[in-house]
Amino acid sequence: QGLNIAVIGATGAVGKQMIKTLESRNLPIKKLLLLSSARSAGKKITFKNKEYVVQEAKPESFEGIDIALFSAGGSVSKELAPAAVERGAIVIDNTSAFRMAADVPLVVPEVNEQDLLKHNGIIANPNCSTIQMVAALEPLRKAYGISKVVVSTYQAVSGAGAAAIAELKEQARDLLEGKEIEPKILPVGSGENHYQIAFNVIPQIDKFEDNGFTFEEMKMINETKKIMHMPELSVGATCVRLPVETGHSESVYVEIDKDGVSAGDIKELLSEAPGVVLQDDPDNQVYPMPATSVGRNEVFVGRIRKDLDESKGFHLWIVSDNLLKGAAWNSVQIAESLLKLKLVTIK
Ligand code: 11C
Repeated sequence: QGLNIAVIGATGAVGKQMIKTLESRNLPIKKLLLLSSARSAGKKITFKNKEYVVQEAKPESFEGIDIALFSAGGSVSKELAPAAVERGAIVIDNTSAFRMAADVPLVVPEVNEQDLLKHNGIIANPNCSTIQMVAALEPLRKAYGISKVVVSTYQAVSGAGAAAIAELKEQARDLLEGKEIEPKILPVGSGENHYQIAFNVIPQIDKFEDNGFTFEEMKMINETKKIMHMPELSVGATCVRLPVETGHSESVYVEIDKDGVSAGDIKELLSEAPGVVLQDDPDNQVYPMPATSVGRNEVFVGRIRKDLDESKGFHLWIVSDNLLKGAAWNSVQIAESLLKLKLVTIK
């Protein structure tokens, strides 16, 4: 007895974390199917001491699958997610392909788990930088209401995939050895220009839109409003890539609706919030950092300060493992929520 689960994109940076996350949780799994592009098919992956051969993802692959975890890029999701749904699977899609579709719930379980009740086969997992921010902001919205969010991100290269991780390491090594480098991946693989990421900072994640914001920034803006059910929320974002392997950081300014709230009140609220760990002790230099957050499922919050001019304004520093809460763990958590809400049945 158990669920038949497929992982699509099993050999990618997120896919590997999905498999590890499934291994560490108690979802009852009857059959695990590891799928990829034709290029990666044939690779071997061990899951719970058993070796699995990765197979090429095709529409027929989804016969008998209960839950399909997609993380192989938007074009693969667009092509194969409907085929999976037609065959009775519930798709949890980690790409941006369906996130803004009106009939697709965009879910962070700590924030809007109940949106799963309205799914039509496809459930979208939000962008990593959005997930960690809304997980930390939701307790403030619930307690006080929020009206404005301004975020600057400090994002790790693993958000851009395994090739970007390799590029950072290779560049760092080459530069330290005094060698020439030839950037090929970042900021955008398919873009015209590529820039040094080792010992540098790139203020571009994904392509530019006509309004001057990047697609990553627009994801943070639009997804936040959708997940929090607040189309009227004012959100501004600047997304920046750093030479960090894993763990996105964010400096967030938020305005709440209530007067008379102190930084201490916010700290108390966040210390009890689901999925959030408060790391805020400036006297002892305690605050979240990517290096101490990597490998963890939670969202870490610290550096909480009240703005010096705006009585309803607060500053927060939010860090999380972009491959876990930002991707693999949030997806598996959605699968666990489906089970909890009896939206999937164990046969
Ligand atoms: C990055 N946030 O760090 C992106 C990666 O829409 O799921 C996640 C892309 C997405 O580059």
